[in-house]
Amino acid sequence: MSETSSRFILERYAEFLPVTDKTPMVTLGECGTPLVRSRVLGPELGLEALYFKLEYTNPTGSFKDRGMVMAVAKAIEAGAEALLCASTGNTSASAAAYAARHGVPSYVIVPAGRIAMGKLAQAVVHGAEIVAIEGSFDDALNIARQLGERPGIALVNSVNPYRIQGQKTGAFEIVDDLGEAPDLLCIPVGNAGNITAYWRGFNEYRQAERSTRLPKMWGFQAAGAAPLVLGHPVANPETIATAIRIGNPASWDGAVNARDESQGMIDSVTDDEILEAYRRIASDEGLFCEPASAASLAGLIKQVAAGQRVEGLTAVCILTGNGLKDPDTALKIEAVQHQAPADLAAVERELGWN
Ligand code: AN7
Repeated sequence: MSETSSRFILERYAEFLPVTDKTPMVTLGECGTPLVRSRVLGPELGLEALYFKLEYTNPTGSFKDRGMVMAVAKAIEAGAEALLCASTGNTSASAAAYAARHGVPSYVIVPAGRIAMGKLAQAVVHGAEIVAIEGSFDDALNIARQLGERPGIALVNSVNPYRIQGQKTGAFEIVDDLGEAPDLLCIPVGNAGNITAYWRGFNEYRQAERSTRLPKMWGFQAAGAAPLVLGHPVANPETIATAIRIGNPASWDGAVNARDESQGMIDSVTDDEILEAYRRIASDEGLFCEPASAASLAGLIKQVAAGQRVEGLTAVCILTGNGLKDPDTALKIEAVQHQAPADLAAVERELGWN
């Protein structure tokens, strides 16, 4: 296998994916994301090992590229002329990039004022046609599902089964890197496609005898947008983690199934817990993810504090999106900042180094 093919899931995992000789083999260099061992937080929590899977190193800065490369290839294979999605931001960034790569137009529907600046910038620069609606992501997805009925239009939200197929490869890579499935897989949950996909991936890999066991799936929603925890849809979801500000997840059954079959859990974390985890991942580990991604660690911290026994266990937290997408949240953290004239002595004085 060549170096480049390791960053192209349709080649690397072709035997597990619906790739045919008619599937356009177009890539932006997705997958092969690093699994980085925690320096501070793993030992602090008493885990045998804690790893972060840096899904934010995918080409558009989120895990969505794994599913999108597959969904878009299959859409083009089937003759689609344009791509369409609803999004809290990352799906639209990814869809817009793959549309550009394939040379087809893209249309994205987003909740007005509720998508992080970097993600909007991506949709803009890749030339997507953007409709900001006065409503939630759930409203946007409702509309997109209906528009997706039109001939020639491919809906590339995770209701498209090829998205789940592509995203399951994240689980394959974890097993490839660790040589076995971890004990715990901690993952943020919004529309619930990713937890569904990871569970499928771990199962398929065990079936193929690439691993001998399955992890417990620990999914975490934001407290103001936690329909799976409450057991009913949330009409007005609210959270600082706009990526997972979703009140009625499309893959509801997949998430519940992953939770129950793995004897895992889906719990909620408050915005304060998310922001604290977000800050610690950055300041203690040198990793910059977006707030929604930090829900994975926030949930793990919460569970350990509540008495869950994790001694001797290996856990993986999925860091789903890049911190640079949402600089507004980062800049709310208090930083030590000084102003000084362009003068050595003045800078030394400011720093207290003289
Ligand atoms: C960084 O882009 O739903 O549970 O429209 O961007 O599979 O939905 C994004 C979701 C976690 C939740 N982390 O994953 C969208 C969108 C980040 C995300 C999730 C999202 P799912």
